[in-house]
Order: sequence, then structure tokens, then C-alpha cells
Amino acid sequence: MSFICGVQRIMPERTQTLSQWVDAVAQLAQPERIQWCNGSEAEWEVLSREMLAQGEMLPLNPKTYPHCYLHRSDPTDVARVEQVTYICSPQKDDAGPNNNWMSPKDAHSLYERLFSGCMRNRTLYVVPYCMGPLDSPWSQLGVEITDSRYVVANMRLMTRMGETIQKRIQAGEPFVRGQHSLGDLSPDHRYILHYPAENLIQSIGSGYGGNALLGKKCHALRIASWNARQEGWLAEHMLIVGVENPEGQIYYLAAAFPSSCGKTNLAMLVPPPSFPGWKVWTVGDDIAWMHVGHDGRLWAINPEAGYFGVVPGTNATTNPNAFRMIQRDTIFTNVAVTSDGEPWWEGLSFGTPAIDWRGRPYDPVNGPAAHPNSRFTTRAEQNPAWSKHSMDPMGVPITAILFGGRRAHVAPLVYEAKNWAHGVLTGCALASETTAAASGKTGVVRRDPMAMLPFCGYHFGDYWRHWINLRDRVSQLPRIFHVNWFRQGKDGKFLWPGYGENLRVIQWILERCENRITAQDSPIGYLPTPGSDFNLKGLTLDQGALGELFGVDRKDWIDEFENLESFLLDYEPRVPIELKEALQRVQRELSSQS
Ligand code: GTP
Ligand code: SPV
Ligand code: MN
Repeated sequence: MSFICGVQRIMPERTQTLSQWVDAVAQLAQPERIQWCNGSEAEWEVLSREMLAQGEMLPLNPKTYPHCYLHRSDPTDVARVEQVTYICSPQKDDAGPNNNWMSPKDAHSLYERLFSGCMRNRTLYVVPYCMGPLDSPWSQLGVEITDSRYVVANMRLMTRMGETIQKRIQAGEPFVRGQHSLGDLSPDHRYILHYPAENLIQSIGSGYGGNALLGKKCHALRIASWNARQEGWLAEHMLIVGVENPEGQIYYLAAAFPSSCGKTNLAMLVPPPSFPGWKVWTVGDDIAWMHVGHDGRLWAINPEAGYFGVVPGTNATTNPNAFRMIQRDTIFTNVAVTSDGEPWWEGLSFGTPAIDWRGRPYDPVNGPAAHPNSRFTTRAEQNPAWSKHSMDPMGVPITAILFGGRRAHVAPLVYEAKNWAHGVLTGCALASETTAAASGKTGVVRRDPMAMLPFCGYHFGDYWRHWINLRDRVSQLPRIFHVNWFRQGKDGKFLWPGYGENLRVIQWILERCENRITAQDSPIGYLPTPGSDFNLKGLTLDQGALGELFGVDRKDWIDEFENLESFLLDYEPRVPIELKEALQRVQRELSSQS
């Protein structure tokens, strides 16, 4: 146990050293050889050559896409698998209804069975990594053991990885242990197991993204959220973005949107021509670790060093920064290819797919050419909007927190919560259509509190209590807003242009935070008055779109809150009283409105 900057670091006592642990895993998994990864260029040379030779990575056109590669995952292994993701906390109740639970004893014996001999004829790679800036007191170290070269290649881009981390661990710093194997890639033998009380992750049977890159969702959200609750901070599924106004003042926002709902895009937003002098800086696009600073503000770091972003929909108009960033030194996963060997995906405005994501000649009867959850992996520094403050050990101060989802109906473009408890309730109430980022049906509205349903490593009731309690420790609380870029008209088309134009919403949010403008009071929160304080200059919207975009239908919201109330019942008796009071207040006002 140690104290750093007011954070009491709680890591379980461990007697096993790093090399003893690696030996024990090797003893069970029986690899042909063991390789300790040092993160050097020479190491990458060898690794990439092997991957190309084995067909684990295919070269893309070296003239137009230098140092870019394509990886095709197993067709049954293309997204996170929530149904086989478990929290193995000592007490079942502590995992909550929001998680699958397995007892640590059962999980360990399942692991022993599945990992036994799983690395025969393979190399066991030891990948030491750091989540967060190397010199930040809020960063955490980890080591992932894996038999997938693709995982090593991705961890190299997504984290600060290599020898210096290994030395720090050998000198005694605590670390999270991750044990990963592709196993036989059979969906029946696929498990993602988390032991928060042991700082341990075991993952087998998948080589895909969040299932396999253990520093990301497994460590930086599920394990870290458990630690964060004990230590008094937050580990969130949030982007971190700096918005600079023409006066040169930068405001930092954190925003939680469920998977594939626009975090990367908002984090890299390019101001449209109607916003001269504005600049946007990316600090993070997926995960935020937020601590209470000495000044009583909330400060956020991005634990990641790269982006594992959704490819479809990315083009020079929607996300010019990402589009430029992925022209070189990028790993593409599950995209299509043109006859010139260039990557191709739905939403790209040029080129024709020749081969689909499975490697078959492209035929529209087989569905999209690129998988809807196809991804790019790129180092963060390649982003033209990359903020140098991503390196600040203390992170950046957060002015506002945004929650948002994909809602074709009900939720207006933007509203502001009335106070902290109401804001936390607004986060709890987050609902969104499911996307291709997780296996299962897409387009179904489900409640996804704080965009953390698949990622919170403990009982949601305790998590909301932890959020509520922050108000006693943060003297300058961020204001909380809800946004929805995805409202549809009767013709099923998006009413709002989105992307760069979302800066109009951000501008309103910042004006509210500076107390420069008033807003309309409504039971669900404060709403903009379109045409007066909300900037619509130069924007042509469809007839009637404005009313629908900014509209709050009382009947819809009465239903919405009834649904929320019954959703919260599942988390009793741990739902904070403050949330129930905030909910009743909204319900009372909705029903008393004429
Ligand atoms: P994860 O990496 O899964 O956590 O997702 P994310 O939240 O970072 O989502 P991302 O920004 O990658 O967006 C996912 C999809 O939504 C992409 O296809 C985008 O093109 C699309 N999208 C993002 N922002 C907007 C928007 O403002 N309007 C519309 N219509 N689509 C958007
Ligand atoms: C998400 O699904 O929210 C992602 C991609 O960011 S993954 O790394 O697969 O979790
Ligand atoms: Mn994500």
C-alpha cells in the first residue's frame, strides 16, 4: 500500500515475482519458447516479418498506405463478447446484476483446464506496459502474456510498452497481470475472466480488440473501475477533448457514449468554416481516468497511447483528422481491399472493394464489404489534433461531462442537468441502440448507464453511490449534459448533420458553463432556445427538423422515466437515495405539466 498525491494505492499483497508468474503460466500453457518484448524497432522488424510470412498480417499498398497492414480475424471473432465476460469477485453481490459472475474458485479451475497446453508450438510473448503517461502518479503498470503476435503488435501501438516498464516492475512496482491465449478460437471455449481482488485477467478463445488487448477494456475499465472506487477516483468509458475558442482559452470536456456512438469522432472534431479561430485538441478517444486534484477540480488522463477506432463512416468530410492519420503506420482489422491493395470500407467516398473483410471476392449479397466493427490501430501522435497535454502527468481539468447515445427518438439534441445528483441520474438513464462493437443484435435500445454497462467491474448501485459521493470531494464539479446526434425524422434520416457541426452544441455547453446564457427550464433539464442563444448560423436544416431536434415530448418522457424507474429496481437495495429523489422530482414535474 502506498500514498501518491492523495491517492491511496491498493494493490493486493503478492509474493510471486514477475518471472515466477511467467514461469507458472508457461508451465501450464507449454509454449515452444518465451519472448520478453522490449518494444524496440528491431523487435518490430522481426515480429512484422513473421506475421507477414504466416499470413497473420497482409501488406497494403506501400505507395499510398506506407507501413499499413490488414489483419483478418476469425469470422466468428469480430467483436466483444459480453455474454462470456465475467467478473470473478469474491462475493457474487459485488459484481451486481450488470455483470456475469463466476466464483474465483470455479474461474481458476476453468482457466487451468482451458490453458493447459494451449500454447504448444507457439511463442509465449511477455508484454510489459504502462497505462497512462510514464511519469504520472495515476498511471498503472501491467503485463500481458499472450500467444498472439497481433495482440503484441496492437499493444505496441495502444500502450507505452517495453523494457523500461519491465525494469520498474522488477524493482517492485505493482502491476496488473493479464493472461491471454487464442486457444482454439472456438466460441464455445471463449471466456474473458476478471479477478478484481487479485488484479488478474484471464482471456482465452478470442484474438479481437477488447477481448484480447487486455490493457484496454479489461484493465483500464473493469479492473481499474474496481480499484478506482476503493481509491476515490473514476475509470470511465469517456473521450477527453480540449476545445479552444478564438480567444485562446481551452476547455476540456469528458464524454461517455456507448461503443460505436461517436467518441473518436467528437475527440477529433474539425471545426467547420462557420467557426473561424476555433481549435479542437484530442487528449483521449475511449477511456478517461479522473482524479480529484489538489485544486478541487476533476483532472483526467488518457491511459492509452493509441486509438483502436471504428473504420466504417470515416472519410475526409466526417473525420478528416482520423482519415489523414490512418494513411500510414496503421493496422487495419477486417476491412475490405481494392484491386490496388488499398483498404476500403463503407462510407469511404472513393475506390471499389475487390475483396471483402473475410477475404472473398466482394459480392453485395454477402453484406457489407468491410465488417461494421472493422477497426484501425494507430499511435495517438499521428492524429493532427493530438494534444501535447496528453502527456501531462496530472492530466487536464474537466469543465463539463457529456453523456450521449444513439436515440432515433425521444432524446433532444442537448440538455443540461440541473445539479450533480440529477446529472448522475442523467448518466444512469443513458440508453442507446446496440452497435456492432459487441456480438448480438444491433439497433436495439438498451439502458447503458454512463456507457459502462459492459465495462463496470462492480455493482452499478455502488458505482452510482461512488459518483454521487464525489460531490463532497470535488469543490468545482463539472456541469453535466446529455447529447444525442442520432435523432431521426419520420423518413428515418438523421435530423442533425453531426460531426464537425457538433461544435455548435459544444459552444452552447461552454456558454452555459461560463454562465453567459440562460436556458429554458424543463422537467428533464435545461434546454437551449433555438434561434436565440443556440448558434444555428449558416446551417440549413430540413423543414420541421428544429422542432423535432430540440423537442421534449411529455408523453415519451413519462414512459422513459417509468422504464428507468423499473430498470433501477434491479439494483436495489443499492440505488442511492439521491438518485431516487432526483427521479421522483422529474416524474412529478412531468406529470404536473399541462
Ligand atoms: P468505440 O471505439 O466502439 O468505443 O466507439 P466510439 O464511441 O469511439 O465511436 P466512433 O466515433 O468511432 O463512431 C462510431 C460510428 O458513428 C462511426 O461510423 C461514425 O462515423 C459514426 N458517427 C460518429 N459521430 C457521428 C455524428 O455526429 N453523426 C452521425 N450521424 N454519425 C456519427
Ligand atoms: C468498444 O467496443 O467500446 C471499443 C472497442 O472501444 S474494443 O476495444 O473492442 O472494446
Ligand atoms: Mn470503447
